Amino acid sequence: MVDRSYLDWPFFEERHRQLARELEDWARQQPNYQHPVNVDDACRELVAKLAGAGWLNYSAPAPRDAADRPLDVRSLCIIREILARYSGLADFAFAMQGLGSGAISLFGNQGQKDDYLPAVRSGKKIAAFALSEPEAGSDIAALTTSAVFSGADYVINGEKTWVSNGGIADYYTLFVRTGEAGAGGLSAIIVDADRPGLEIAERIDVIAPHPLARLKFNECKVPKTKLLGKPGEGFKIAMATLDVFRATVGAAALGFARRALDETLEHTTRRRLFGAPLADMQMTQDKIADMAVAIDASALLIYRAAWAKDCLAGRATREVAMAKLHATESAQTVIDQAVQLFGGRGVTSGEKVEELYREIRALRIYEGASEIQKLIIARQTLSRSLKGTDK
Ligand code: COS
Repeated sequence: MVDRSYLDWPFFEERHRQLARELEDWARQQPNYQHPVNVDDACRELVAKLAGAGWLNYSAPAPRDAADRPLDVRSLCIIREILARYSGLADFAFAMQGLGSGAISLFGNQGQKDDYLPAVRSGKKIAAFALSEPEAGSDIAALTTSAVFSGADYVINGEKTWVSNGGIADYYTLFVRTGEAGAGGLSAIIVDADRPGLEIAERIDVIAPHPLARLKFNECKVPKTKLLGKPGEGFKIAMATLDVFRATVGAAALGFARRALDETLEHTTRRRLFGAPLADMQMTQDKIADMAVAIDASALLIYRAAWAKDCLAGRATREVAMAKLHATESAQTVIDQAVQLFGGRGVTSGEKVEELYREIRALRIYEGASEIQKLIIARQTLSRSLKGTDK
């Protein structure tokens, strides 16, 4: 029985509770997609299934009216948490449709929204977000892929790497340099995957398999109508998009951690050691207590950040960074404790906790490594103290 009592916290509305119930029922019936024969095909299938069931309406929503916020972060977090609890690949497929279209939802003009968002919602287009470069992962202001305006087109040259959905995406939200050095010289542009001059240079294999690639751009021409916002707004577009999706990375980590605790409770109450269930041993209870506290603390930070993003004015950058940092770091510890309590089974291929152990690792790195989240939190905390405000 899944404990959903945290959905009674004041961060949520009835629509969130209903979403959680409906998604839980759906997710429970889906296959796990652990070790798929072909990860690209599995992702395509998952995107189609998520679209068919209506869950992608949350990653690229159609606003109900002009006052509607483009993305409801609490819904995105609930969905990632529940999907991750059942299948890392399902969570990945959902998350990338959102991250790859988020900048269009937040900053696109009506034509761009019409061209891409309905296709992302219906699963007809697979989306990707291409920010990192071989020499610029954390220091985004140093990226060098260039887009030079010529005639009616931008001409793009350079390289992107660690691009999730690279190789299967129908388009990339790409961050390029159009102006001076530093953060102020960046722009965001939509590049369709079939543009001449865009090449998948290399597919990258990782410990929790999902589509990932290095892209090369060689004199790749993209019409100027594909520019998101204004030239020079790229850094802010990237950061504002990450302010939404970093909280959801924390939510996915929370889903993995909850599953690790579920598995641990099941295992330690059945497994007998020295004539008694493993769960009766105080050292086991010590770990279970630590896991339970870590999970509740993550949930509080994540849903506080999501609520702040949805309901308060301003950026919520600090709350989001705290949520991602704590949830991903503590999920790693929770899962490690689960593996320890499983003993030899814990490191056996095919065991759920072994899968979780591989799944969690990248979340402490992508969309801003833990060290970057600490920088953000420290800067924000210092600037608040200098301004003499606690708000
Ligand atoms: N929302 C909107 N604007 C933001 C913002 C945010 N969350 N964060 C920063 N900005 C703005 C700043 O206000 C500043 O604007 P002004 O020049 O008008 O004041 C500008 O962007 C530059 O900000 P800052 O000086 O803080 O940038 P830095 O180069 O020092 O970089 C970090 C800040 C390190 C936090 C940033 O580069 C970062 O998040 N890096 C990690 C990137 C990442 O996630 N990589 C993984 C790739 S995605 S898988």
